[in-house]
Amino acid sequence: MVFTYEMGLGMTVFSRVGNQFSRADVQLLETLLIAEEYKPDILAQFPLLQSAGSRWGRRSGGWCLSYFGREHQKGNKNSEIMAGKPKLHYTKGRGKMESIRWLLAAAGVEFEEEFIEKKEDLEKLRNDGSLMFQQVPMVEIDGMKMVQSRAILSYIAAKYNLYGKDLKERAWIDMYVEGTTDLMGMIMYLPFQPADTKENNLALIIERATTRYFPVYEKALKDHGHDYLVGNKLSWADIHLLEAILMVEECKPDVLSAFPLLQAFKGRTSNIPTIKKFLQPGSQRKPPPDEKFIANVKKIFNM
Ligand SMILES: N[C@@H](CCC(=O)N[C@@H](CS)C(=O)NCC(=O)O)C(=O)O
Repeated sequence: MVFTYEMGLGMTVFSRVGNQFSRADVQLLETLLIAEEYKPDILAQFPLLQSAGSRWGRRSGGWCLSYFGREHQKGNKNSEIMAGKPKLHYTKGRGKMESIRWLLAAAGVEFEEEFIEKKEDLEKLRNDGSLMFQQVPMVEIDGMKMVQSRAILSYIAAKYNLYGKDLKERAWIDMYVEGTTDLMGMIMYLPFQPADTKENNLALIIERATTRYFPVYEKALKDHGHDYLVGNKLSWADIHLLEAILMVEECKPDVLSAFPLLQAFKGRTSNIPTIKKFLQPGSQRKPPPDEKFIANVKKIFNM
């Protein structure tokens, strides 16, 4: 992983992150210092990362992280103009890609999918240098090979005007989205947990949904009396919440019984034409994982 950042600093083209000090740099420095606390010589093979700290002061010497590569950089001008459909690389299941599928579908954006069906498919992407951190989801969009689900989602939300009108709306959307992400994360990892803990974990999910998460969204809708969570307009937060509601209902169909505004919200948002289409059979929405699928995922990712 450290290698990835070393490569970023070695690049001479900085148009993506900009040759300017950013949050990515602050977080990288913090990570390097923590790693050094565990292993003081961890940067021995990474000269650019070693000198990055001193460059920080100047805020100009290429303190930049970019993985889009020179070839991609060259292609950028054209790819912005000729941008085709985004191409999603992941397994044929929900996992960390499903929210990306939801967001694109809700935004009315058509997308293609290339499925990772076996270990070799993942290895190929890694060997091609397509995966910044050797992980998927990866989405080819606007000439970039984007990884990190959160970064991909923010990009899509901003691009398709689903990310609020100002910084404060964006902050609210981020908070709501992080809440639903935490809730959906609990459900996502359920099939990977030992059989004897599943029942307890399922009970915990329902408890968290009904006492920690859903009350927040119910109250938000009640307090401002609008149809949507933020800014009286459909945003990423709403799309994410609907996805989470449907996931929790798969665990417990009457989970919304004490949440009348969320019930109405579900009805309203499910009827937005793009979302309605995505909810119909035959769409690119993926079903909950079955045992066979989980076994294959474990093989692909060495779990
Ligand atoms: N923070 C990353 C995590 C991605 C992740 O954990 N991906 C898994 C598949 S869902 C993976 O590629 N695992 C292989 C590995 O970590 O080597 C994100 O949100 O995209």
